[in-house]
Amino acid sequence: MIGQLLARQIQRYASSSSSRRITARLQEQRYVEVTRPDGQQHKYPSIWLRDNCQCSECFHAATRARKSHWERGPLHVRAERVRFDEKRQQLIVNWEDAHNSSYDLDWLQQRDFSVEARQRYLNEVYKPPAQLWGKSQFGDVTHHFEYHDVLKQDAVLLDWLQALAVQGFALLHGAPHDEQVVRHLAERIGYIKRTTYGDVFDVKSKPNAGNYAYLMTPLPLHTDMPYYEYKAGINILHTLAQSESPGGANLMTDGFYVANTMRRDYPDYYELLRSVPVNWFDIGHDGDAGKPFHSLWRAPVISLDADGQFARINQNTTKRDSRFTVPLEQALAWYEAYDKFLQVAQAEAVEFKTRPGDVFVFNNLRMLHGRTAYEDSPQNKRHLVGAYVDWDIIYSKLRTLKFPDAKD
Ligand code: OGA
Ligand code: NM2
Ligand code: ZN
Ligand code: ZN
Repeated sequence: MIGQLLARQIQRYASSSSSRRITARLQEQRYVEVTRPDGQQHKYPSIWLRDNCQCSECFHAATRARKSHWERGPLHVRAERVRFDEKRQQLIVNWEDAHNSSYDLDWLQQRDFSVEARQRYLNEVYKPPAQLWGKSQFGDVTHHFEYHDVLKQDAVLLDWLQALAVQGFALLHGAPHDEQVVRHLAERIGYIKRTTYGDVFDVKSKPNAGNYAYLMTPLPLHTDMPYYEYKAGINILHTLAQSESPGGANLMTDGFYVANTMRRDYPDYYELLRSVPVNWFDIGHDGDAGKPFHSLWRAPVISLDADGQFARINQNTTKRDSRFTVPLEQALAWYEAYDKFLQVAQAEAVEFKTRPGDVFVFNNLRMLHGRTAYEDSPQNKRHLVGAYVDWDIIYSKLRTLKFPDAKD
C-alpha cells in the first residue's frame, strides 16, 4: 500500500518536473518541434525559421521587412542545434553556417502551423468569414446604424465595416440632405474609388442617359461594373429623394448564397458558372460632355479566390457582351446554368424601399441588387447619390480598428 503510494508520488514528481519545461528538438533536420509542459506541440519547418530569423542582420524591424537572401529563397542551411531558453522564453537555433537565431515563444505561437491556428488567423485577421443568407433570414442579418454615429464613433465604424464584411450590407439612417454624404462616408473609411462614372455619381433619370441605371425602367439583379478587372468593392447609395410612385424599391440577393446553392444542388451548372468566361463590357460616355470609354473584362459569373472561397460574382444583363467567345457547345450549356442561377437569385431576392436620409451600403463583389421601375413626376424626382470604395481600403481600415497595436 505504502509502496504503491510512494511509487505514484515519485511518478507524479518525475512528470511534473519534466513537464514544467518547454523543450525543443530537431526532427530529421527538417522541422523544429517545440513541446509545451501540457504536451502541446508546435512544429515549424527549419527553412521557415531561417527565412524568418528576427535578428537585425536578417530583419529590419522598423519596416517589418525581411532583409536577408534578397536574390534567392532561403537556402537549405541546416540547423545544428536547437534549445529552449527558459529564462528568455525563446527558441534558440544555431545554424551550420555559424548564424544564430532566437524566436520569442509568443511570436512562434502566433505563427503556429496547426489547422486551427491557421484558420483563426484567416478568420480574425485576414477576413471575417461571410455569413451567407437567404430571403427568410433577411430580418436577422440586417444591421442598422445612425449616420452620425458612423462618422463620430470608431466602435460604430468598426461594427458597420464588420457587417459589410460578414452580412454583405448595412443600412444607415439619418443622413442629411447633402450630396457629399457618400464622400464623407468613403473618406471616413479611406477614399473613394474613382471610375468612368466619376467619383460621386447621381443615380436619377436623366435625358441622354449614359447608363441603363439612369432610366426609370426596372433594373434587374446585377453587380456594378463586372466589366472592370478592379471592380468596385462596395457601393454606397444615399437616397436624397425617393419615388412617390409605387416603384423605385431596392432588390437584393446574397450572390454567395446563390453560388453556394448552385454548388450544392446543381454541381454541373455550378462548374459552368465557375469556369466559363463571359465578356462583360461597357461602351459609351458618362453624360453629354463625358469622355468616351470602352471597358471590357472577361470573367466567369462565379469567381473563387486562392483558398477556393467565393471571391466575386459577376452579373449584369445589360453589360453582358453579345460577343460570347467560347466554343459553341459551351455557350449552349452555359445558358442552361445561367438561367438556373438567375432563377435562384430571383427566388431569394428581398425587396425594401429606402427613404430620404437612408444610405444603403453593400458588398458589390457579393450582393446582386436592383430596383423596381418608377415614375418621376414634375414634383417628385427620385434621386440617389452613389460612390464606391475598394475592399483593400476597407479591410485595412477594419484591421487598424480591430488591432490598433499590431506590430507585425
Ligand atoms: C445602380 C443601381 C439602384 C437604385 O445604379 O447601379 O443599382 O435603386 N441603382 O437605383
Ligand atoms: N453606375 C451607377 O455596372 C453598371 O454599369 C451599373 C453603375 C452607372 C455607376 C451602374
Ligand atoms: Zn539572422
Ligand atoms: Zn447597381
